[in-house]
Formats: sequence, C-alpha cells, structure tokens
Amino acid sequence: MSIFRFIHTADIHLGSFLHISGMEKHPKLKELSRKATYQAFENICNIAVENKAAFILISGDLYDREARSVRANRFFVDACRRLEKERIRVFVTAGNHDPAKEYKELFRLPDNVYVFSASEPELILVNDTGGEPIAAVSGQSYGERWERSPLHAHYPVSDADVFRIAMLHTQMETGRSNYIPASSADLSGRSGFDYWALGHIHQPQIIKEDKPVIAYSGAPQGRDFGEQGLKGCWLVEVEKIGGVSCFRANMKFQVTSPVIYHTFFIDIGCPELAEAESFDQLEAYLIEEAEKLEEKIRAEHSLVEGILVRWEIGGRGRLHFLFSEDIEGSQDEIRRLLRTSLGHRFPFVWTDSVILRTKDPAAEEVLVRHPMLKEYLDQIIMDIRQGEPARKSLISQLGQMWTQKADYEDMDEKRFFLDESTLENMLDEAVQLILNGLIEAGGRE
Ligand SMILES: [Mn+2]
Repeated sequence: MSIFRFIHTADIHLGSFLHISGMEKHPKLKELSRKATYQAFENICNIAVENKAAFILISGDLYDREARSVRANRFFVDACRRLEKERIRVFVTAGNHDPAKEYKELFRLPDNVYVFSASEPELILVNDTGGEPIAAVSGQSYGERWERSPLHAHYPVSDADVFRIAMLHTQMETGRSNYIPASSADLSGRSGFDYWALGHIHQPQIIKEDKPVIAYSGAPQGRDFGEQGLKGCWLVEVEKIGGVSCFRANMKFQVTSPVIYHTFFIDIGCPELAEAESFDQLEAYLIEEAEKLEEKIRAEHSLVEGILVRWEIGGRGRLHFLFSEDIEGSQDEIRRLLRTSLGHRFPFVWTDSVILRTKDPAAEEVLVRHPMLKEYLDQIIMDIRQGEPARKSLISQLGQMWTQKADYEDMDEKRFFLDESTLENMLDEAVQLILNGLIEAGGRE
C-alpha cells in the first residue's frame, strides 16, 4: 500500500551560471546559462506538485557561495510559497557551499520550509494531510565551510512507526574528510533509518538499494563537462509492506536539467570515416551523430532545451593528415562549422569545443617493423602506468602544478589533477611524438 511520495534533491547551487563557451555573442545561450539552475529547481517543484509529493528534501548546497544573490533568495521563497499552497513541505540542510554561518535568507521563509540547525541534530515528524504521522526526517546543517565530525552518528531516531529519513551532505570518505567522514557501513550501521538522503556528490547514485536505502540525488543541473549527462532528482514512493517499520521505497529518477553536457568520442578509423579526407565529410558525419542524440533526447526528455557538446576526435586514419599541419586551426574550423549548422535546432546542440587527438596511421607500422622498439616503449609506458616510483618521480620533477589529490569541490584552478585519463592522454601523446619523430627522421617508407 502506497502511503506517500517525496522528492530527494541536493546541490542545486541556485543562482550559479553554467560555463558555455562562445555564449558572449549568443543571447539565447547567455540566458540559458543564467536561468538553468533556476529552471532545474522549478522543474523539481513541478514534479512535486504533479505527483502530490508530501515534501522535498534538499540535502545541502541549495545556494552557491559565489553566486549568493537577492534574486536566488527571492526565487526560492516564491517557489516555496507555491509549494505551501499545495501543502508540500520543504526540508533544507545547509552544505559546504551555503553553511549556516553564511546562510541568511533575505526574505521571510514560508511556514512549510524547515532549515535544520547547525548547532545540534534535529528530528522533525511529518504528518499527512489528515494529521497522521508518516515520516521522520533527521538532519543537521553545516555550520562552517568544512565539517569534519560525523554528524550522523548523533542523529536522533524516531520511535514512531514511520518512514525514517536522514539527510547528510558528505563525500563518503573515511578518515580525515572535510565533508563529514562516513562510509556506507557507518550509515547502514545506524539502525532505525530507512533512507539516507545524501548530497555533495553531483552524480546521481544508489549506493545501497534497501534497508536502508543510501542514495545521492546528484545536482539537478550539471554546470560543466565534469558533470555530464541527464541530471535530476529522486521521486520516492513509500509503501508499507508489513508490520511495524516495514517499508519499501520505490525510486524513480526524474530528469530536471534544461541543459545537458555531453562528450562525443569519434574514431576517424571507424568504417564511416576511414575513407574520408575532407572537412565536409567529417562534418556530415558529426552532424548525423548530433542529430541522433538530439532526436533521442527530444523524444524522451521534453524538459531538455540544449545539449552542450564536446567532440573528442581520435584514432588513426587519413583525416589525420588534414589536421596535422595545423591542429588548433582545424579544431577552430570544425567548431565553427558545427556551431553554424547545429545551433538552431531544438533542443539545440551547441559545440563547446573540439579536441583533436588523431594519429598518423603510419606510426603503427613503424612499431610493426621494429618489434624491439615496440617492446621498449611498452615497457616504459607500463612502468609509468603501474609503477608508483615512476609516477612519484614525475610528480617531483613536474609536480608544482599538480595536486596530489582531487578535493572534489575545492579544486585549485591553477593546478590540475593528474587523474587516470589525463595520464593516459599524456602517455599516448608522448608515444605519438616519439613515433612522429622517428618517421620524420627516417622518412616515410
Ligand atoms: Mn557540497
């Protein structure tokens, strides 16, 4: 028997803008960059109203520190007033981007909104419209930008026979974490809870499916290429399936993001491109790929207004010789072509960037002809890929600009994190440079 529904969201970062390259000259893109986080929150509210949700949980980072604004405050209050009329409650915990110390609403919040205290854990009992208790929500806000203590360890648990929810803004790291140290075992070990509504990680994820559910909703709108794909919130339907404290949570992911980020990986060696040798042929193929995605999104997700696209073009093939003389110029030209031909559709497909990583097909032949060289290169690559000492020495020689560890939200933009894909790309390019050098030196055979 279904008892009620609720929505789990987090990391709305209301008021922050999207990064869209080239938007300066395009009012439509500029507007979308400014309105996307607002639109995503409005979509959440619409989903709550349509599904007669009892409440919405916002597990931290409702606002964005840098983008804190009167407009964002006003927007939130107005949206909550509308929810109040529909008898939908809103529970908010402050996260690291909107800690209680800096959290100040400029307008009076309507009575259906509850913001959890930062000074102590609290428990709120929720009744249905008939006055019967249906759920208990426990939570605590971040007081400061960092929260290093396991707040959840002290969350009160309701003793009523209701669905028990805990809200937590955490990176789910054990040991020393700036964002509430916790593990899935810690959370499961806190008996009594049915659902852990997590925030902080922007990718939706179900860590544990049942008894208790542990889930991240992810951000309702991605803000850069690190946050790709469809973004949304969880619509959770709670069922009573037996005696005391026996509930089931049926979770449905609802897409809310008006904009999605998408990377296409294109291989110039694929059958459709293997014989191609002009920009026109490449362009026609890329447009076809973009159209396929556009059609799929339009058919399945009517809320999506735009798709921001990055093209990573790699592989070996004849097209390589078209680009190799002037890689940057080629990237710019392909981007320009695609922006012109794809920018006017709905949902529109906007090319953010084109990255060319194609390879000379002859390079592979050099390796075939010189097995010793191949073995030697493979060995070096293997050492770097797998060997801690090789990596350490790389970092000690070149590491001024590398951070050792990616702190999820507080990345230093002047540094870059040496992650697996960056390292793979670097190794790949290094091998190509060596092979190209050999080809140049030896002449083409
Ligand atoms: Mn956060």
